[in-house]
Amino acid sequence: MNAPTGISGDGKFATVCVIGLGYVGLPTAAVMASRGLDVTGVDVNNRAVELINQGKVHIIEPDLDILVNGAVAMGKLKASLAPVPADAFIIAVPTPFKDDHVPDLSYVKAAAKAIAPVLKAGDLIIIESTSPVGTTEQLSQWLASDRPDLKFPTAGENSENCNMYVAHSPERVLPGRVLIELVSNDRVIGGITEKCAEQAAALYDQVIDGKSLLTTARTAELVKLAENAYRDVNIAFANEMGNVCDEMDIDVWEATKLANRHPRVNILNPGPGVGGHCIAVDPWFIVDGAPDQTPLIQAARHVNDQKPLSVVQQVIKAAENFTNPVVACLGLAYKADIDDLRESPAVEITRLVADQGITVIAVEPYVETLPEVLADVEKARLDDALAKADILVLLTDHSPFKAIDPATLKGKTVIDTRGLWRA
Ligand code: SAJ
Repeated sequence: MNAPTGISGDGKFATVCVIGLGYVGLPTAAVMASRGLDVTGVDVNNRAVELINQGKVHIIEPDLDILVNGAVAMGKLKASLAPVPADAFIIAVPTPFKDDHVPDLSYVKAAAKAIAPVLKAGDLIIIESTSPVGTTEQLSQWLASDRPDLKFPTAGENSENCNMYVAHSPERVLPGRVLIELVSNDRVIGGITEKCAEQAAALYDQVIDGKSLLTTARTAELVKLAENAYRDVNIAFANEMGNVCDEMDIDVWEATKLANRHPRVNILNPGPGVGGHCIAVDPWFIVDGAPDQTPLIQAARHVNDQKPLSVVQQVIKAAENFTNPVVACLGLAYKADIDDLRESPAVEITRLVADQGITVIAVEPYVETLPEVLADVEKARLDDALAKADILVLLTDHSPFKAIDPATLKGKTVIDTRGLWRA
């Protein structure tokens, strides 16, 4: 691979500006800083910026606090409210959808506006946010209109005509394993031109141990969406099997375990629904781009979105056997041992059960205060909830719940959506 051009020092990238210090941006900034780059992380959240500059973190992810603390103490990582000049810019902002599941690129556009004034010839801009196909090219156009003095790439154009490099390299890290996966996963790197992809690969080669896999920006965008849609479809199959088993009075966990003894079958685990800001969102970006070609992806989304409602029905049915029952919802995070409540089916279920006028208490060991939407729900400690509840609804398979002595559950009605307490 050619040595990158237009960057400072010994031909390597020296400075990086990361826009968005969330679940992807902050770990990325910290890892890059720990590998010797001078990193400025930028966020609009003043509290996050202040905390990071004190060597602290505003999100929970194993070992992130130690890494950030070390990088800040070494002077390699700083947080700021505004972008600063750098050799490379990494955009890691949210890409949610609007009503009707139409992608909302307003955060990407705002990031482009924010970095445009500090760009200089030769800079590299990478978008890591999961993006609908065409976003990277759109980003390049937004930057070009704000900085007509610089030459941004367009697809199919000769790279020699450009002095800016724009690429997409989707983040693919699994919450809970972010710091390991950031460094060890292979990276798909899509450039608007070949040269853009090479420049981006040169940056990641300074930081990651995984392989860089070069392609076009549009392909890289679709690859990331396809990965998450693939998982969504597979989880939908598991959830559908769960519904089938409930209907037929068969233990889905036993049936899945036995089916998975087949050498070419690997059914995933049914659960209360699909949460998080990725798998419940990204498939819609494919649907938006190709609505008529995606009946399977759309069906999977509907199956998974329906799942919390079936759990609520189960709870309502169980509640009919009591006068004034107390329901304890165990776990609000969208999956085990993290503090992320985004798009969490557990939050939705807790809300909907409380809306029935049923007394609900919630246990979530990884967050201090319940989200606004559950303002009227009591937050309880696990031992208190186990003592008070008539009905226990296990929604997230957090480690503290795994450790519960089965004797404590005796006499309670248990709805275990994760198969955690199966004998
Ligand atoms: N879930 C089940 N049953 C399963 C597996 C998962 O119900 O067998 C549920 C989880 O409880 C959770 C949801 O699905 O609510 C999603 O969890 P997950 O662990 O499958 O994925 P995420 O959203 O935490 O992370 C995914 C990952 N993508 C893939 O595995 C293809 C990760 O690599 C991506 O980086 C991340 O999305 C992202 O940011 O896009």
